[in-house]
Amino acid sequence: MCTTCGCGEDAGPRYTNLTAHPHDHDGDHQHEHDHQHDQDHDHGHAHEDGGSRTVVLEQRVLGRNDELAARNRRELAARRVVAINLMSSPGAGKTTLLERTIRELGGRPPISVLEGDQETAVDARRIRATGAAVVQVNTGAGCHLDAEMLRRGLDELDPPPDSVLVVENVGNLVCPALFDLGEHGRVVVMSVPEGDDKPVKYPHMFRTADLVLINKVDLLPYVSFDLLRCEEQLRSLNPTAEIVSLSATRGDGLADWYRWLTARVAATTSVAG
Ligand SMILES: Nc1nc2c(ncn2[C@@H]2O[C@H](COP(=O)(O)OP(=O)(O)OP(=O)(O)O)[C@@H](O)[C@H]2O)c(=O)[nH]1
Ligand SMILES: [Mg+2]
Repeated sequence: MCTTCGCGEDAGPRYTNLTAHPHDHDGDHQHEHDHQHDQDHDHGHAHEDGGSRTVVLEQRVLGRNDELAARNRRELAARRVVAINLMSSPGAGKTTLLERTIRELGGRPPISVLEGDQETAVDARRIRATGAAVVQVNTGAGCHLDAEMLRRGLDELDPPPDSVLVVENVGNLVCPALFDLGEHGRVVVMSVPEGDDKPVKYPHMFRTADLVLINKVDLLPYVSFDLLRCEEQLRSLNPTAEIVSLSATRGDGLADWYRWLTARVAATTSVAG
């Protein structure tokens, strides 16, 4: 957990809803309003006392997060919404993949997006340009999204039944791995220019993944990246995760990603009844 990075020590997350609500009758009225979030973010950083208090606070934070995640899971099931947690290091291609996915799937299923970044609504604007509903959450100093943020995003987005909510987590291969959001699928994107050693260096993230996407394979001729070794290391860390190599810009592997997403939606909704 992020006991050394200062995560969460600012005033708390801010939400910007870029979605056109059904009650906005003038057609193109989009509202872009910020909400200061007043959650009690009990996020401990007590380094000075030898670490024991830090551990207790971390356990309390994660325990509370797990309770909220379980509540989110029930709420998502009641709404018949499938949530996918999309995680990667900064710049691996999450938003590029989402833009293309939303456009190519053309509303089948409908996709709404909760965008997480420390600052700006840059990614939310990119998603809005695709026509999808989107809420941006800015975490300030925070380096991950948590279950409370998903709950709040769900309220803001109010996605329709039988739709998908994709959560683009804050770019970070460390802390997002520890926070269950109540999602039905954890997708980790890594990309070729980052190097093939990322799974062994950041094993927690890759161990919790249901699907690993190796993006930017169009760059393989230009960088040193051993795809086979990377896949082997991924399999030894996490034998059950599926692995798909793709290029979000050139289009390689996208059909396999769409197949995984569609299957995950079908499996989740059939369990929910
Ligand atoms: N060559 C190549 N570039 C890509 C590919 N996918 C994304 N990019 C580029 O990588 C850069 C980062 O892409 P984003 O989609 O913004 O990455 P991100 O993971 O959303 O980044 P953060 O939200 O900042 O963490 C952009 O310049 C994209 O055009 C790909 O498949 N191939
Ligand atoms: Mg992004």
